[in-house]
Amino acid sequence: MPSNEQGQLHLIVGTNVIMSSMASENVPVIYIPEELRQTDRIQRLVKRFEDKFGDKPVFLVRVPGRVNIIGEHIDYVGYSVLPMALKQDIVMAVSVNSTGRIELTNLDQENYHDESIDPTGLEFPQPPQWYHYFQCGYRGIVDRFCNGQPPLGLNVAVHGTIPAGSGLSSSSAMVCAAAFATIIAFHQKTNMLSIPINKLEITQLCIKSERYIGTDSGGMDQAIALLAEEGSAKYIEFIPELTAVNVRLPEGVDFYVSHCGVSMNKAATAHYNTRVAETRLAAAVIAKRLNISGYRLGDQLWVVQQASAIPLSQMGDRLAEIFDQDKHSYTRTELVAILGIENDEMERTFLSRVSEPIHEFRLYQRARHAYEEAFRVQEFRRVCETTADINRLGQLMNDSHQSCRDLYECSHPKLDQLVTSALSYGAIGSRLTGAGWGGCIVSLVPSNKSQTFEAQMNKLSKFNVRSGPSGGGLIYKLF
Ligand code: ADP
Ligand code: NG1
Repeated sequence: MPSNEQGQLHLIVGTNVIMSSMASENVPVIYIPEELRQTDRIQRLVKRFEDKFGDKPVFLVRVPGRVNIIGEHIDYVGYSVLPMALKQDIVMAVSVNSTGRIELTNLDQENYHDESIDPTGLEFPQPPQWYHYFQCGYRGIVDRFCNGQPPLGLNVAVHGTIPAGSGLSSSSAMVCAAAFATIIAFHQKTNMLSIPINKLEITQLCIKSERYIGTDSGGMDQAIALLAEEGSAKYIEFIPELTAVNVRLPEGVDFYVSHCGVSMNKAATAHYNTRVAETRLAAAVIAKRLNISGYRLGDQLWVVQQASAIPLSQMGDRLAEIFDQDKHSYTRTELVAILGIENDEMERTFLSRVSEPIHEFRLYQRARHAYEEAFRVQEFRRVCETTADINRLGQLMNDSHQSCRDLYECSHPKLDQLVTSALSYGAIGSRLTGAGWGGCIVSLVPSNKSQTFEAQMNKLSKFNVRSGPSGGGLIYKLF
């Protein structure tokens, strides 16, 4: 198999498998299977590309959305999560152009207008537009691989089936697909055959580059989108390094993803970054109160738990004494005094990415959710790998939802209602999935109840799908 001394990948066109080498670590590139090429969706996408650009696309990239089974809002505090990739995805038909501009068109013309972008001065104003997510992936690749090269012009036609703003990670699918599109087109243009296309590296790059959009996200979405393997959920760890281990889900159950009817664009609101800031401040207070040496301002909750040597399972209970037990929330003035820092340090380290003032800091509640949720993820994985007791798994999911609702306050009345309905229609466990404040729930349903469950939930939810674990992002060569 062709690879250079560093184990990096070479692009070889003309054989059946175009790219291969250290297969599990590299981005797969294969000739498009005929049955996929013939689907109505791909035909429409290719036609759109041809009508718009007067040329044929050379590559097709596909990146899936994901459903997080358990482990909400803990990737950015350093703890592991347990998602699986969905069938729903973003596909892009791609070729390089000679205009030096990024030309984007979308099959969904109603929501996403065509865009022509000058790649020399990419900007990311608020609120984000759809093409800004493309720019994130593009910029990540160009900054990393194309040092000093003239700007790379691309023609791209996009189509997505992941409901947007719904906690299923359509944004990261866009960013990762854009990164793939850019790297592939760069190959095509330069004819260089030695750009490293290592999955882990691209994943890390996408995690960082999605932050251009303004959200301080943790990395779960890009990791599952690119590292997923068909048939398995993944236990994704971020510390000490990014790893994704297969978790086999129990037999005899189905996972359903159902939309509550309310959508939420993360990057256009302050909710998400407010939570990130609160968890960092919670870590600072814990470090102060426990006198943790080596703590650096801005460290994650994971860091202080590790340094405190308090087991994760006990951390939630210990918090009551660390945060003055009856204290519902803190003001900014109180926090500055507790931490012994200046106001501008507070601003710089914790609040600079939060677009609205925070009046009440509910640090105890946020930290309690994070530590207990992190423990639930470990439990969930352990049960999957040992007893496969589905009632216990359901209980963990239900506890997770309650915690998101009451402690993390990232639910929505429509999500709560849908969870209640799901449980009444036969789900053993049900919870919001993704960032929350709207979007989808995920429910664990015994297979013998699936038919009734599906029929009942169809009446309540416009997007209600049974979801088996799908594979991660890949690249198809079209011709
Ligand atoms: P999610 O939970 O789906 O990741 P976000 O609010 O973070 O939600 O991101 C959703 C945004 O991603 C949309 O507002 C849009 O800008 C972009 N997006 C999602 N799907 C598509 C698509 N099919 N085509 C173009 N842009 C899309
Ligand atoms: P959504 O909004 O569901 O794509 C977001 C974050 C994740 C994670 C979850 C909450 C992005 C790209 N993703 O996911 O990293 O923190 O919220 O668990 O912001």
